[in-house]
Amino acid sequence: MTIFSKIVSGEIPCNKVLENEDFLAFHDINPKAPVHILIIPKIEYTCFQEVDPKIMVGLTEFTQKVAKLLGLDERGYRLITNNGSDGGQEVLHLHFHLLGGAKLSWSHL
Ligand code: IU
Repeated sequence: MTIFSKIVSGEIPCNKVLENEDFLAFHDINPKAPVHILIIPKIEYTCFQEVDPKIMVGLTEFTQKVAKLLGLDERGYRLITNNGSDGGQEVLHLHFHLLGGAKLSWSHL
């Protein structure tokens, strides 16, 4: 079980932004931008390469909702998923980084 599954189950606390039956959004503990949210499916897919594409519709709608809730929808934001070792993925539970609140450069990667 990954640390993110423990966050989903409530075993480990998080600074939650939004939740529904299938997805959870919470603040990254080590933010790389003024706003840095992690968006995860509650089901533990290892990475983007392993995800069931069918959940991506719901994940897209959920992500758009999170961006709007945080007032990022008009100014813009960056959405990233690190996939596997070369991608720099550290937590092996699919997550999307939603970054915003400033004009981002590539150095924010
Ligand atoms: P990565 O894409 O797997 O490298 O990103 C993992 C992110 O999870 C990283 O930005 C961490 O700061 C973040 N994180 C967290 O928010 N809470 C945790 O308990 C752990 C990692 I472990």
